[in-house]
Amino acid sequence: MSHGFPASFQWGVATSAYQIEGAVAEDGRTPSIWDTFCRVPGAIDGGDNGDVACDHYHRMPADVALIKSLGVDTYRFSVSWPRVQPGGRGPVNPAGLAFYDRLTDELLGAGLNPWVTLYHWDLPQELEDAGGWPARDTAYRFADYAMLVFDKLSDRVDAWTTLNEPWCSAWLGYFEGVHAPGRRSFDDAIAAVHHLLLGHGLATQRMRAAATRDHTFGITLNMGQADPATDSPLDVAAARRADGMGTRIYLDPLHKGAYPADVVADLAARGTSLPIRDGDLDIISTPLDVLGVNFYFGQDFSGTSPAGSETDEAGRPVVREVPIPDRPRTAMGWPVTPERFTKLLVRLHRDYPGLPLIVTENGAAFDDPPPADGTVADLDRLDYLRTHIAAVADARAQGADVRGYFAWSLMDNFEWAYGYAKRFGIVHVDYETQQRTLKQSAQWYRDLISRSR
Ligand code: IFM
Repeated sequence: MSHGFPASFQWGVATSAYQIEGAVAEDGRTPSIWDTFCRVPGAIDGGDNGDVACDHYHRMPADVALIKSLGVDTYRFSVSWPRVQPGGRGPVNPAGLAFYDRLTDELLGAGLNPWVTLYHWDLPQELEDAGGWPARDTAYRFADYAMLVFDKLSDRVDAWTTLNEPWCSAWLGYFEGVHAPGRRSFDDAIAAVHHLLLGHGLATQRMRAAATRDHTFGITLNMGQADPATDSPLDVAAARRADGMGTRIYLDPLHKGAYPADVVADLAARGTSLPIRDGDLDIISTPLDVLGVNFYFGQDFSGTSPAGSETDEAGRPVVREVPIPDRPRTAMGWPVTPERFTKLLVRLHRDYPGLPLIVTENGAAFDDPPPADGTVADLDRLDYLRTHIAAVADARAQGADVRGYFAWSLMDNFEWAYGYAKRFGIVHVDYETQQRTLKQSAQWYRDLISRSR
């Protein structure tokens, strides 16, 4: 199966700093909100934390050799803000930045393209103490930090993603409280949305102004493709609301320079608003070269409660995710919906024209069998990757401008609130010995890439 992907199609694997690096107190790194959150009793399954994780900080050259063995073009990794700029403000920490300098050189030496994500959720704790993303100043701090990394690596790194999944930072971190920093305030989450986007825009403008060569600047959003469970007007309205808060509240200001009117009205009905100041939307809509798409599963929404009510206890319209019938589920409980992936990619191409797409994450956690005979027979994950890569091919055949696909994840790692219990890797990690073992999905992916060339 090569599906006719062109030779220019970028194949990759992805990780993030806190999920794999460990070494949380080395070379001057200070705590991030995740170091703090992991100490909150009950916050993380099994009481796990990222102190050691995959010990990538100490095993980086061997991990780069592992990536090379997969035959991918690109390695997407994130930079740890508190490693590079302890406390989130002030001068660079040369010892922390040196790690990413070495990683970049190691990748280039192995013939791999480095793809940098500047923020994958590890806000320096001091900035959270000063207000976190709901505070406007954090956007400016982020742009300063971005420039520290850009100044050092931009002579060798072409591809720059500002934020990974700002929905998770804002919604899970400040409203649902299940991710760091664990706040539960709707108003804080909405302020965080705007300041994350502002930080993205400020950083992109400054990096673009400083660029001395042809870089690719983008942002990565997680999108679930919200659909109505039925054709009923209530379900259609629920899906519109979910799509508004999950996708369009980010993409419209980024691409069209305005928040969607229906979302603004929904927020007003809830007594809140986005803290927009003059000029913000011009900054946020600084042109993007690429949109990173993270897709895991589609969602159906109903506008009624299980008891048939149209409003919740606070009198607000019901927006209730309901199971998509007859779907296998991953170990996360997420339904397997490759056709929704195609639908999302085609829709993004249609609604946000002229924006090249890269799948910066796609993958699945399953309860794999233990390693045997030098591999792991992770056939569920192999099937997930096979059907989702086919879904990308279908989207391309329908005109979507999808230029690459990065599997999440290179290796099993710290899955945030789920700790190490959920394994997304195409490479198995034995956390006792730190031994890496290629799963069958990795072997299949390697063969697919080689056939597609
Ligand atoms: O592990 C995460 C990653 O950090 C962000 N995107 C979703 C993945 C799976 O939950």
